[in-house]
Formats: sequence, C-alpha cells, structure tokens
Amino acid sequence: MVLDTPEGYTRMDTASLADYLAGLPALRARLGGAPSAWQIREVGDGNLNQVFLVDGPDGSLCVKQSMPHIRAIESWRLTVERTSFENAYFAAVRPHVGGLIPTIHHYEPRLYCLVMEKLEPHTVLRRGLVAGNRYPRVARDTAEYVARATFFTSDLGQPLEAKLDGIARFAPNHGLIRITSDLVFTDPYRINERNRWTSPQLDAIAAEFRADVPLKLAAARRGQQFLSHAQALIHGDLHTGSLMVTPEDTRIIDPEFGFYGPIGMDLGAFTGNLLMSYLSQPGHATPESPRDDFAEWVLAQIPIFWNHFAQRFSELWETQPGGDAYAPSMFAAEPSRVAMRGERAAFIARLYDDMLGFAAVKMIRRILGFAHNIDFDAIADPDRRAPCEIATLRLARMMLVQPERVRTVDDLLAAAREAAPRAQPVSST
Ligand code: ADP
Ligand code: SR1
Ligand code: MG
Repeated sequence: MVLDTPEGYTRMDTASLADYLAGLPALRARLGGAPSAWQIREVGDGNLNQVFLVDGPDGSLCVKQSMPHIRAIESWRLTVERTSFENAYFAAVRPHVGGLIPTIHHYEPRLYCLVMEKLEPHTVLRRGLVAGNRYPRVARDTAEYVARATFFTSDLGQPLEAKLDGIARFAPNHGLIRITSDLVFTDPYRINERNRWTSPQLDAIAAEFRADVPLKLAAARRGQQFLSHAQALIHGDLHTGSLMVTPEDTRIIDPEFGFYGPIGMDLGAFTGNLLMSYLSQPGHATPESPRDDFAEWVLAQIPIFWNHFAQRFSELWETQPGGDAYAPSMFAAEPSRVAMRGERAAFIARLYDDMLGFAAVKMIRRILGFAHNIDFDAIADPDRRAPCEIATLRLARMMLVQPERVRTVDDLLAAAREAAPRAQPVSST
C-alpha cells in the first residue's frame, strides 16, 4: 500500500495536465491543434478526486486523478491508489459490458491518472433527476450492466482461478472498503463527528436510530455481509451520481470502490437512490411543476430495473454457465434441469432480499452520515427537506427490520407511496 504521495507523483493542474497530454502522441492527436488551443477545466463534484475536461479543436478527453486525501477534506488522508482500482475494474468488466462504460484511453500509474472519453452531452443521473428529467433507457441499461458485470465475475460465470485472481487484485483496495464500512454500515448508528443531518428537525430520529437495537443489528448484518461475501466483482458505489446519461445512452462511471463483494450492494445502491429521488420529489415541487407524475415515473424505474436484472442474470446463468459452481455437467438431464430452474429462482430471491437491505443502509447513510446527496440537499428550506428525509428513514428502517412487509417489488412500491410526504408546492420564484 502506498501510504502517502509516492515518488514521481505530482498533483495535476490545468497547466501541468496540458504539458502531460502534449507528451503523449495519441492523446495529443485526439485533441488536435497546439496545447495552447486546448481548453481545460476542473469539474470534479464528487467527494474524492479531481476531474478535468479537456477540449481541443479535434476532440476531447476526461482526466481523473486521485490525491493523497479526499477531495472534500484535505486533512482526511487517503492513499492515491484508488484510480488504479478504477482502471482495473473498468478493464475487468469491459469484455462483458462493452459500451456501458466510458472508453479508457490511457492510465498513468506514476500520476494515478486515468484518461478517458469525455461523456458529452451526458449529465450525471442524479442531477437530471433533481431537475425532473426522464431517461427512458437508464433502468434497463443499468440492470443489464449489473447482471453482466456481476454474473461474469461470479463463480457462476468464470472459473475459480480467475475469480480468486480477481479477489486478490481488488482485496488491497483497503482505503475505500474502509470508507464504505465506516460511512455506510457504522457511523450513522453511532456518535461520530463526521455525521451531520438536518438539525434540529432530525435530531430526535437520529438519536432514535442510534438507540434502535433491531435496526443496528440489521445494519451490522449487512455490513458483515459486505465485508465477507465475495460473490462477484461489484462497482461498490453505484448510486445515481455514478451514472452519466442522455435519454438515448447510459454510462457507468466512478468504480473506484470496486472489489469482490455481494451483488446486492450494487442492486441496492441503485434502488436506494431511486427511492431517495422519489421521496425527495415533494421537496422539489412547485405550482408550475408539481412533480407528481415525475415522482411516479421515478418509482416505476424500480420494477423495470429489478425485473430486467432478474431475467437477464437468470438467462446468463442458463445459457452461459462458465464457472465452477453448479457445473452444467451435473445437471444436464431431467429432472435436474427442472430443479435448476428452482435453484436459480431461489438465488434471485436471495438477491432481492439483499437489494432491499443494502438499499436501506444506503438511504440511511445519506441522511444521517457524512456524505449527503443533492436529492435532499438541493431542497433549500429545511422545513421542506426534513419531512422528505424522515419519510426516507422510516421506509429504510422498515426495509431493514421488517423485510417481510416488502416481500415483492410491488410491495416496495406501495410502501414507498405510503411513506411519501405530501408535496407542499411553493412558488419557484
Ligand atoms: P469522484 O470519484 O470524485 O466521485 P467521479 O468519477 O464521480 O469522481 O467524477 C466527478 C464528476 O466529474 C462527475 O460527477 C461528472 O460531472 C464528471 N465526470 C466524470 N467522468 C466523466 C466523463 N468521463 N466525462 C465527462 N464528465 C465526467
Ligand atoms: C469520503 S467519501 C464519501 C462517499 O463518497 C463516495 O461517492 C462514496 O459513496 C463514499 O462513501
Ligand atoms: Mg463519485
């Protein structure tokens, strides 16, 4: 593990990035013209890294570099290696997911710099949802992505030697696995100086959650599963800020948290973020844009996502079994084939349970923990924001502690509708 700034590493700025790119013929040619003609701006809006967009006369690039600390807080030290895991993750899933990720043009190990396709005119999905925009492809594409990326890296889709090599490649991603373990599964349920919430409106529920033993046990169980269930290579941070979209195209970005973990973590991240988008819509409603129809559209993406994932994962297992688990030669004849149908269905049912649990912890951490999201934070008036956040916390608690009440995806939708706060439209002006 590289503990601090490794030898040869310098933090890029717009000038040093231009010099660096000018020295790489293929990238220089892609941009075209002289470096003095390139426009470079830093656009990072995540918690962790700096991201530059570079426009030249002939083309454009996106360059992501990690620093020896998190972007948001310089005193919070973090090794720079995370970009190497992002690069390794993209390389591992590219054969399976093709055009659902950006093209990677170059990786510079000395500088921990990843040079990739600049996605344009894409927008970050979370921003689009806060703005009330619809993306007809996103739920299906993301389901296809998760199904393919996880199936082909699981023991159902790849030989055990490849899987064990994969586990070894990503196991040293300590810094980011530590962040998830602390920020998602632990901090929201204990006093920690990094936590924040809408105060004083949420003071009581934050204290209630810290004292809620069944809730804490359920969250801790998911944390233990996250750390110990090396089921497949997962993205690890598949929230709506990790997708860039247009109505016609979907791309998954930012897989620096990638490691071998439970598939439900990726399923839950996406679903939990859709639920947060849904439950935040009343806070964005105005008389001109009441958001009722849009909120229903957001909610409707959950069954599209889940049903497509379940169908595709199952189909891949049936048609392309390439791993050592459930060797096809054991189950070639009837009645084994029928039994295998039941086995696949049971496996998918367990993934649904996992999706619920991981979605719930993801929802709670965004309201009571360190890293919040603009779904809620963009609601400027805390008295409008708080009911949306409390509704989300109550739904999440039910998903964790009483999962039998949301046994099916239709139950989940009904529970979300019941939880939703009433819109209190105020003028947008
Ligand atoms: P972090 O790891 O800090 O969260 P992200 O990978 O999420 O960084 O990127 C931060 C922001 O940079 C994104 O929200 C998006 O606005 C922009 N961005 C990232 N990758 C691309 C890309 N390939 N093309 C265009 N913009 C991008
Ligand atoms: C200190 S990093 C906080 C969060 O940002 C990332 O997107 C992950 O979700 C992480 O937990
Ligand atoms: Mg990010």
